[in-house]
Amino acid sequence: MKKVLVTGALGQIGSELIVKLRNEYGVDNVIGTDIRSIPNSEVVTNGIFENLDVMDDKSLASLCKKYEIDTVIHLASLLSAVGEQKPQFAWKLNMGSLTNILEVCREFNYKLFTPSSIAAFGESSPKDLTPQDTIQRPSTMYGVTKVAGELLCDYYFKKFGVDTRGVRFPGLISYVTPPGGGTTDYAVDIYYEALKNKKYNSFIASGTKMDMMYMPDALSAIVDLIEADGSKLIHRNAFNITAMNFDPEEISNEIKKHIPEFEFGYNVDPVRQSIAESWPNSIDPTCAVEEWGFKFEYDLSKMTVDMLDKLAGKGIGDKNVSLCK
Ligand code: VAH
Repeated sequence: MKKVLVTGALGQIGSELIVKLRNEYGVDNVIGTDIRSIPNSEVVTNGIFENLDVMDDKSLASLCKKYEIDTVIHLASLLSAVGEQKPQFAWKLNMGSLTNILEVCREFNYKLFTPSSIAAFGESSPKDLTPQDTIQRPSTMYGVTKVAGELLCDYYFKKFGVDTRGVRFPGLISYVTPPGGGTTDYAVDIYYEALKNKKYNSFIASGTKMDMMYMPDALSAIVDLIEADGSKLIHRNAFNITAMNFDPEEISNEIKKHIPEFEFGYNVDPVRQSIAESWPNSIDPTCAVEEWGFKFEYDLSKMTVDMLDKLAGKGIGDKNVSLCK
């Protein structure tokens, strides 16, 4: 039976992954950790939760031993936009925490999943259907930490036999926990604003295509890769995965099918726009499909229906809003 410790458990991915893992592996086999604590969060109240600063290697090792885990899912990280505001801290946190995690996995023979991102590519990477193996010279500190993290995880696999695995996540969209500090966050904000105010000005410019994925598909990908037969993996860190690809116009037009009065415009943020322009227009997930059966369920249309329904169900926006089906 798997026993998993998750870092960043109160973040955008972690807060939903914990619920899924508790269902998959049993409540007593999932240890959620975060530097923060949100007392009324179900992550904290519905299972095992511990405060943990991933920069404190001794506390990390002691928690791992206390719960006798065998797998770590390391999610704690600064994202792209915040990383550009605090680049030195982003390097220190993203790489310092990963080094601590890799060392504890090496010492106690734990399996490790930690995500990379499409941000691991840069201007000189092929922009369309970016291949699994290609040049990676990102121009953001977040991207630099993601490439360095991929290389470090592959090194620990080859040098010490640590079972490391990861995916390059596209932008992730969810209705549970608002995202924090990313460039793709516009694709989440737009749903909230469409319901609350029936209008939204995108901070990403017209025509800027990026790969995206609905959170349920991202969570399934994490579990599927962790459970995959390691002997069949040619790649390890990290697999290209994606579910859809759109620009701001396309997502706004999808929302208008349900909220016809939705007004969409632009108020471009030059910093996040320049980050977005340095990333691929689309990436090629073939290796993930062939090596561990990556699949997804939600496209833009199906995600939009679910996002609007779930957000309206949480009381976001006018109670009487009638969503056109
Ligand atoms: C970000 N949501 O915007 C993250 C992600 C591909 C984007 O890495 O920084």
